[in-house]
Amino acid sequence: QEYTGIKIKVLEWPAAAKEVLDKAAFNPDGKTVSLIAATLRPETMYGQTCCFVSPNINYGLYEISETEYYICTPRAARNMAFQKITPVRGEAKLVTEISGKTLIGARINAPLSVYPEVRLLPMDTILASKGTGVVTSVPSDSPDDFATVTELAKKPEFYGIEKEWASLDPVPIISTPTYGDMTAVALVKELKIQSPKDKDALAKAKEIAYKDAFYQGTMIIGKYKGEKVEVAKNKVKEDLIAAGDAFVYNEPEGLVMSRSG
Ligand code: ZZB
Repeated sequence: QEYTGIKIKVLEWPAAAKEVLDKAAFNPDGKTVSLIAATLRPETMYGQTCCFVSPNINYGLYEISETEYYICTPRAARNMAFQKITPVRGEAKLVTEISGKTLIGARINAPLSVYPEVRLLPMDTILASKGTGVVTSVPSDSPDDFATVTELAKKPEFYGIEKEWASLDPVPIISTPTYGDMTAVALVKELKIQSPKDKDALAKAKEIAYKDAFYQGTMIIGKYKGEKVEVAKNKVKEDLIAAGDAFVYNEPEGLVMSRSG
């Protein structure tokens, strides 16, 4: 599986995360620290309204250079070490472990988003065995993301967040003849999805959304406005890479964690 790794820069750390960094004697001043979100939909980055980590996953902070650091799962860092993403082949230099829980609420910058500043929020359904364990949120086009932000905005106290953090409006970025300009919002409604736990319906919605956007979708925002998604997808990806805001991250097929352990 080929993902695009999107660099989501940390602008301000929550108190709990600052403590972890202090303990590791890591001073983030003058350094760029990015959460690396793995996406299959680079053309949707205009519509990012937040980014998700799992409150139940332990991430790592890795040194890429003296001034650049990445946050992702240890598993993803190991894979990156064999893809010329880290400076030394086979090595990912860990600065400190950091739990997803301590990162929630961080102020972040998501490249291309119409919102210059968004928040890092919790998503319980993130799998540690896929991608980087960091998922950027595009509620207009990802049914999982729309279901999660809806749930977060319903019970902010329960999730330990501010309601406003989960309340940014979804952004229309792709138009399709069947679902209009917010495919995920339309599908969540059509399939009567009530919560992020409606696994089967969400899997179905995701499959429909992928196909609908890829084969029928037209960009209605950004540099490639008016172009087919099928064509614009790679152009947006290449632009992000050229700007230093993303890189290609491959997931080796055979290395998905086996069920038998
Ligand atoms: C932004 C985005 C915008 C995404 C969209 C999807 C959609 P797949 O198809 O199962 O391989 N994702 C990435 N890593 C994880 C993880 N560890 N756990 C749970 N979800 C994860 O899934 C790839 C997509 O699932 C990725 O692309 C990411 O969300 C999320 F408009 O990034 B995506 C119809 C989907 N639309």
